[in-house]
Amino acid sequence: MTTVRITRTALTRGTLAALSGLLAGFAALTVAELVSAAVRPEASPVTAVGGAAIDRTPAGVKDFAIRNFGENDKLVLQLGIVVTLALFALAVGVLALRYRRTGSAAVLAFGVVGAASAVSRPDSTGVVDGLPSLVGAVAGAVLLYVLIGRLTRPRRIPGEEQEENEGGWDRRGFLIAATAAAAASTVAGAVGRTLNGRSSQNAVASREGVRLPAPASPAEPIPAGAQLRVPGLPPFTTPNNKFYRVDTALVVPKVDANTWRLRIHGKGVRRDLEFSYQDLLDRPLIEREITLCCVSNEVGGPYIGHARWIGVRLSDLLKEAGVKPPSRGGKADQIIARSVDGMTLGTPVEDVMDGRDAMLAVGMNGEPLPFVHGFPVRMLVPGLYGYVSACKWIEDIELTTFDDYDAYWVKRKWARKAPIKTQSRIDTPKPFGRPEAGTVMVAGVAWAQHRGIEKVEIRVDDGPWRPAQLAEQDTVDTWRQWSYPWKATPGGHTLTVRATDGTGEVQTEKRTKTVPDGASGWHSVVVSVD
Ligand SMILES: Nc1nc2c(c(=O)[nH]1)N[C@H]1C(S)=C(S)[C@@H](COP(=O)(O)O)O[C@H]1N2
Ligand SMILES: [Mo]
Repeated sequence: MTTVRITRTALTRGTLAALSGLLAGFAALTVAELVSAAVRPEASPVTAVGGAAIDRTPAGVKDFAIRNFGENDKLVLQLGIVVTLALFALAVGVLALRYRRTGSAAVLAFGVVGAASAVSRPDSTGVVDGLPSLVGAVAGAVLLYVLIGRLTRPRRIPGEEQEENEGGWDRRGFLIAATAAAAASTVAGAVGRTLNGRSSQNAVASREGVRLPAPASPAEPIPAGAQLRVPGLPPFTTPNNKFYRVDTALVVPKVDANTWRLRIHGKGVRRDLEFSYQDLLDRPLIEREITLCCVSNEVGGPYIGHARWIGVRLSDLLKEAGVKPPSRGGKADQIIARSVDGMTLGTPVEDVMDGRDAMLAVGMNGEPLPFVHGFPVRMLVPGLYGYVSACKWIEDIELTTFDDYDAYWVKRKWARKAPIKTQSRIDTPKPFGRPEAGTVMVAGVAWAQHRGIEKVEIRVDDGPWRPAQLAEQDTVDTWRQWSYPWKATPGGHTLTVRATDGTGEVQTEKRTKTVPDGASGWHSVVVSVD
């Protein structure tokens, strides 16, 4: 009888201790959220730890994450952090039942990790970024100490001897403290969230206030024949909400265009320049069709999109700053573009100044840049993968050399220079599709930005290469659609595509991984014809 009762009490206390750990963790995070509203939203612990984790992720793992979770990779990471923290919190609670001080110390240790992560982020504003984690951890540690106290201290009833029966602990006191803590934490978290949301409202308002001027140099209209009418092909122009997104930002930066500034400075700059958003809008704008793609795109992958961009010609700004390309004696061969979240991307000065339409874009498909695509201003260089050219939320352009500085991805094993490789993709039929025998329209896209696509060929099984019909080319900086009417016979077949770029070079068969400078090889699709 007694044994049973003790066991049950121990079990309940153990469970409540675990719950105390969870409550302490919850309090720590919500208090941190509240404090981060006073510091900056990005300094909240989950964001900071997540960001630091992304920074330390090896190239292979990052690729794995993009492959498996796609654009949900950040959500998966945040969930992972929260679940891990919850498990630790439960364990710390149980530990605290035996070692009350050690439990609280463990909560503080987590706070130190969070603070260190926040301070070490590239966009950190200094030691204040550690405050949310530290203050949160202190709140969590104190709460755990108090709650565990209720679980270990016998209840005192005034005027009576200490009660040793009924499990010997203060059940009522615990429940009151726990409920109060849960309520207070929820309020702290809600207030913190609201305040953090408010800081982005100026940015949202500034974006809504933008009227993009008509471009001084409009894009040629896309020829009607650039879009094939084959079901299963993506539209030539990717709608903004369908455009792929790849970046390291756990929280999308919300920049107020009214306070945004861009600085141009560094090696070979005769005079430093600074621009406001309005300064850029007041300049003659160019409008261009440019297809952007990611170095992490596998053969046949989805990380490519096409849009009509509007912006300022970057070489004009550089010339105004007195910059010369290396081929004309310029001292700097690399541009480091820095974003508000501390990302750095390195681009060859020569490419930006060789006459191509490298730009600081302010508009995408007729609207101001969406926040996820870099509002207020991003860089674009036709022909280069995004990670060496397409800096979103840009705020600083520094001229330097490839010898002197390695940008973010280069420090993580990616190549210093990365022109886009000639690629082609079969969009229809889909892999393992079951088309009917007869004429099947095989179709897809091919791209070799800034060189253009001259030819696309299709091979059925081990047969000869046959030319596909090319859609009209828009410009050399855009992708090109193609189609091939295939006389499909029943049975299993493998369709393979390869492209030839505008210089006459045939897309290589050699399969390479995405690291270090982009995947190569032919895209194949296996189908079974009924
Ligand atoms: N600030 C910032 N800019 C960035 C990145 C980033 O992580 N941070 N990622 C780059 C990469 S790898 C690519 S492929 C493109 C993707 O642009 P999108 O998300 O608008 O498609 O943005 C580039 N610009
Ligand atoms: Mo990328």
